[in-house]
Amino acid sequence: MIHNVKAIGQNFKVEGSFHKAEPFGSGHINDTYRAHYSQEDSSHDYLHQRINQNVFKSPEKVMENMEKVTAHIWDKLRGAGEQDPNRRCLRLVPMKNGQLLHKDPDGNYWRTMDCINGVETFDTVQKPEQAYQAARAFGRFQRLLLDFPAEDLHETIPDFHNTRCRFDRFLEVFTADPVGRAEGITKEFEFLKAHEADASRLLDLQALGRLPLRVTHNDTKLNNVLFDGDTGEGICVVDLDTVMPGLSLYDFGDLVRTAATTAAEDEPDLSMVRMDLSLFRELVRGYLDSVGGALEDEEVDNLAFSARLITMEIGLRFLTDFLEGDIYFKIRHKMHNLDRARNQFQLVRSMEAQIKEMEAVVEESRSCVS
Ligand code: GN1
Ligand code: MG
Repeated sequence: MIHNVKAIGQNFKVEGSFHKAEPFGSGHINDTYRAHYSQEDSSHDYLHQRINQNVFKSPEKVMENMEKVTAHIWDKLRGAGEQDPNRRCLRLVPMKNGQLLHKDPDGNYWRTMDCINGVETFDTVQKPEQAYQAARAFGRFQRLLLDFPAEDLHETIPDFHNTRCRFDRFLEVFTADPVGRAEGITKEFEFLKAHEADASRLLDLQALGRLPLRVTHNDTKLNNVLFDGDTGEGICVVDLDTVMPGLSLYDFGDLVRTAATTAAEDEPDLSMVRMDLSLFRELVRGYLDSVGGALEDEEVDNLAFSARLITMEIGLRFLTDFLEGDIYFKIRHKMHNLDRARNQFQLVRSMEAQIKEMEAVVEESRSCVS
């Protein structure tokens, strides 16, 4: 453990005394520790998390967004008669001085959250029901935020899902080639150039007023859903760092990218990487069951397309980071970002090969939406 988690925890209003902590989760950006505290006859777990300031330039703004969004969700759950909203909504733990962020002597920013017990997370789907549950959880999250005023949120990472901007950035880095890796990615470059027209499709629809700006999660990976360990229900959506105004389609698409794939995001054996149509069906069903009634026709029309768009976008981001010398995403080996990019492009190809079937699944399911 490279951080003094015990000392960090002491600044927060935690119950009990520190017992132990271990690294937690599989995120590529922040550092998270699960810490165990105990007192006479009870114990309590908390998550202490270091916010990556290379990615989030204003941690205070991230926290303001998170505080507002969680308060809104919590109140709505309570208002709807939910017995235990603390299990269905992340809870921030303030510091002893009432602030939410602790700055450690090295200048790192830390926050603390209550740990929800009796839950599981998954990097890939183990059974179809999980896909349905994950989509329902993100759909519910979207629904609970339908009346949240988007202008109350900071844009913590500007143009986060502006695929056109991401594409331009990639082209710039490819040309500058700061660490001499461009030569090795000719095939990937050609793949992207052949897909360039896709980059602005949703942005153009938005500019024409045909897709609404909503409050969205923007990082709807399968492993950002907590599943109840007993019932398997997707009970809570976590990782609220990038909650910002955005397009619902990027959220749905990112869920397909991570929950309808047959392999982990960094699986180097591309023969293992495929989009599973039956998992896609579960995702469409779960999403439309929970938020379908509130979606515009044009949003539903683009559900299948959104999956291949965001998968290309995330692949493009991994590849850009590879070309920049791995300065953004955490990596475990030298070729990690390139492996991830190739994996994502393979997944795009698999989606393209099944796009008609995906569209048909959406049509089947949309007729069931009330
Ligand atoms: C990052 O750290 P994590 O796993 O929550 C990234 C997402 C990417 C994802 C790819 C702030 O999310 O945008 O989709 O990796 N988060 C940020 O796995 O850039
Ligand atoms: Mg994240």
